[in-house]
Amino acid sequence: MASSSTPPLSAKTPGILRRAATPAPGIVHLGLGNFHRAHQAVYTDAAITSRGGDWGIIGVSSRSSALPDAMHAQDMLYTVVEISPEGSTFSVPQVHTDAFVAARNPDRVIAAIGDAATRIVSLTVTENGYNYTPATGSLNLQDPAVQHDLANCISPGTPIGQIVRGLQRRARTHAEPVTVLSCDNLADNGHHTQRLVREFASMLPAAEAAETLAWIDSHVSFPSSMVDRIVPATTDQYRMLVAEQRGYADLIPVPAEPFTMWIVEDNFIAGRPAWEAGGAVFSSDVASYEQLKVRLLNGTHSLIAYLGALSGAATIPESVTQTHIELAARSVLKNEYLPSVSVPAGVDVDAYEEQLFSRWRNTALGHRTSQVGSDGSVKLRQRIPLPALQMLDDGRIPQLLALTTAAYLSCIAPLGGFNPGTHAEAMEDPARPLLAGLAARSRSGRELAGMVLGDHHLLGEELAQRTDFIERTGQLIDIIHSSGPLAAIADASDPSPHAAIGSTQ
Ligand code: CS2
Repeated sequence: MASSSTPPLSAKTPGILRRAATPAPGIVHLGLGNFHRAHQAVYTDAAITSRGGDWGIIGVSSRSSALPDAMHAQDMLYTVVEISPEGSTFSVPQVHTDAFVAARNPDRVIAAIGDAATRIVSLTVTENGYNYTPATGSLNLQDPAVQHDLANCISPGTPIGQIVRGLQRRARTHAEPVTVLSCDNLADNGHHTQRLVREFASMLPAAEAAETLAWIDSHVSFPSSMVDRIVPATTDQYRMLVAEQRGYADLIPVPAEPFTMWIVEDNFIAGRPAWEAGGAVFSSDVASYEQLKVRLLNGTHSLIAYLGALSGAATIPESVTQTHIELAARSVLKNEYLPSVSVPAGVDVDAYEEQLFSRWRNTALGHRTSQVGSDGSVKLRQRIPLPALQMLDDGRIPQLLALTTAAYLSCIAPLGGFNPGTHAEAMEDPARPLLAGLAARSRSGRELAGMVLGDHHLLGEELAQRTDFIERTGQLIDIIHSSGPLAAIADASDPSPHAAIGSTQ
């Protein structure tokens, strides 16, 4: 840690400010976390440096006050630490104008979104933050937080509720248009967000619903965007590094890999920063980039995380450098994810694959398997069903997608007597209580897979009908439980004894 004599980071830190003043706010960001601070904030900083504009960011965190408090204590500054085996580089974005906690200041969120000066409301609230049902893609009306927000117009707690209430404030007070920009790993995230916002609005009392929907349809745009940068959790290691190498104490540095990418649909109804100055690419083909990334990167990442955790690997590099896991990862990427993707023009898939493996092998980053493995119930729904269904329709069992599912369930919902290890136990998942309850009632992996995928539609309604996929997932759970992840990888890589399963559908 920094010693007590290390001065705290602040606007007075010598040489830290690159601009006389942070511009006035034009963006309200929901989900003030590490990813936002190492991604959109960095692009916004470059845009303001190069072209100016009132694009300061008001950062809103949903419940925790740790980041807003530290941001205020440090005059809204923090360090992005770019980590690679060759060394580290440091930068301090100067874009945030304010930061606060939504749960403590619900009206402030509505006021910020409703403010005429706000021209973009952006989100990094994770796949889990949209309060929707992964199986159907619709707003989860059983969720008490959604019910609360529909009934209560002054203290919304869900991002979708906050956005709709903020948009209603705009409609009533000045009617200036605004863009809602999702930066989460969801296929077609612009339409996804628009659909949920409209669904929420349509559940309001009839006259209010009609008015709100009409206003949203004519005053709000919802571009899609594909975001990419590996950003692990902050640890004392990074605080120490900053203190040693920069000479100030930063409570909230953000570690990030050197690689960064942002592909954005250029559909901003009220203007936008010149994010291209930071390397963002504006494209009409975001959907292909999103598919490529959510499947090849995120999908393969899940397999590496779950098999790694089950093999005792604390980090992604420790996992992917085990030969059998690397082979499984290459195979799922090439043979099961890639055929389902329409590769964007100009992308060289072989080079993309090699780049992914070298990013995953970045040992200096220490990206934890438990971090990537968290929220699998929401993430896998985005990653697995479409490629799996496509292969099943072609008469082939997606062995490694079934293995990813089996490894996930073995981590989160182990059957009695099986210990998945500390890294699996550290994974958080909103479905953990449900899945653990189902595991407690199952006598085998087959039963568990039947209940989770078949009865509870964890991977959607269509895959719930595919008994061949469910059966294979169940077998692989049983192999993981009886003989370990290595045996399951071998079995999934050479599945000939199970060929008959393909004919059960
Ligand atoms: C990861 C992502 O946690 C996960 O599921 O796959 O956070 C991944 O690191 C980022 O999407 C990289 O851009």
